[in-house]
Amino acid sequence: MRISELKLHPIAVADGPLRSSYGLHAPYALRTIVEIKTTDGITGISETYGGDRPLAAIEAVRSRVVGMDPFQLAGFWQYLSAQAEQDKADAAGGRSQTWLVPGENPLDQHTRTFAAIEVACLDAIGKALGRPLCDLVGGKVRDRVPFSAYLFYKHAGAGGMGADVRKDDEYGEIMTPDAVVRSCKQMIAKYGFKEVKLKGGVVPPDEEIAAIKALRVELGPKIPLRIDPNCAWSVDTSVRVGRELKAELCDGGYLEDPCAGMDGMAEVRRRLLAEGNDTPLASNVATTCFPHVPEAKRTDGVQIVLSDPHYWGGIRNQQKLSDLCEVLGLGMSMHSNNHLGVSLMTMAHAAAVCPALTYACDTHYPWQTEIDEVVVGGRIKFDEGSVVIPDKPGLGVELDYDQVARGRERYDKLPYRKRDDEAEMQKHVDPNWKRILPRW
Ligand code: GKR
Ligand code: MG
Repeated sequence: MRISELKLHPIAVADGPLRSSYGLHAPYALRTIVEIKTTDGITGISETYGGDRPLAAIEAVRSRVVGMDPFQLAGFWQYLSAQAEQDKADAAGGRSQTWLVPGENPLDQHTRTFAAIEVACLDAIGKALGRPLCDLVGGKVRDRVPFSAYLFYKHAGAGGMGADVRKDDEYGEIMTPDAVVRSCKQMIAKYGFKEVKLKGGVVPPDEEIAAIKALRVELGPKIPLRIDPNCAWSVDTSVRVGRELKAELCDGGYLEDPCAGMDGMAEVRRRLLAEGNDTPLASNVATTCFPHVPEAKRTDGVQIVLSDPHYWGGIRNQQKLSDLCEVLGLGMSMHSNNHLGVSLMTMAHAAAVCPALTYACDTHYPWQTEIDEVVVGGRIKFDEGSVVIPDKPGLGVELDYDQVARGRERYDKLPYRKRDDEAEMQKHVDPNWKRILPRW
């Protein structure tokens, strides 16, 4: 079996005005659907970051991919790893991951590209063999993958532009603790999630503390809570929030990227431990690649590593991360960005094959809608907050080509080709807004 064709489908997916310390989400999130065809007439698919850079990075390996045997992934990894030096050179002098949105860091360009191709190859192999993707890498350690209710502060509205502008979504404006609780109850009622994450770093810390406390009162101690301000707080503020939310976060939850950098995280950890507060710190900013993991252990700056097959380098690297976390005694969870069903199934298979991944994975899926889904049959269903690993070949989903064309049409009309939450904030909320770290 050889890869005879590589197709890239850039698409735009309507997204509501969600807030984070990065700023404001644009009316459309950008994604790329990757499709390979094999000489045996099989199609393999994956979903990855959108916009010009990710597209160009995959285009750059087209001649290596077309003609490749999809089973020969280690050689492709070796080939792409040789580009790591170039990635480092591209990153030199630029802003660190603290400042970049996920999917943008030049340092992990090659791992993102590898993941996009690896997942499509594994999907094709699974379809050729008639086996689910997870079976190709050792099989699943769980049949159902739990996801968390990922709450955001947001303005009223639901994304889309021009004739495609969407009416307000079911969540409306979410800027107060009461609205956070309301949106959480709505999301739990609809999807059955059993863990909750609040994207923080948006309103002053005391308001976010109040929101977490209100969630605990509403949901009780059986629902673990996590908050992620994406580095918006100083070390002092992080320690204060950790102290005030000890009861709420310690119990199966975590404090995610409260401040910037491994050293800052390590200081927060030391100071909380000195107070007898063992709230784990999680990260998808201080730990984004393998060399960061031993560093996380050595400094004790991160106790829970947030994996993500999209930028950690696909399914098999996700498994390597699980092994490493097990060896080092670290916890493992999963990060997300806006995505559709192909990514959701990738995340589900990736989580199903990682024994160390014991927390419910993040997902932005509830913020997207049926109208934009590109998989046949529409939105993937959650069962009591989990995605059940299907007994179907590969990822278990097929592309709906009309929907892909629809996403492409919207993409072609867009004036932007990269995510810029700061610019969106300035356009729609405050012309003087700047991302300041730490803000509080
Ligand atoms: O969607 O605004 C967002 C999130 O802030 C996202 O970009 C983060 O990467 O979900 C992510 C996180 O956990 O940091
Ligand atoms: Mg995070």
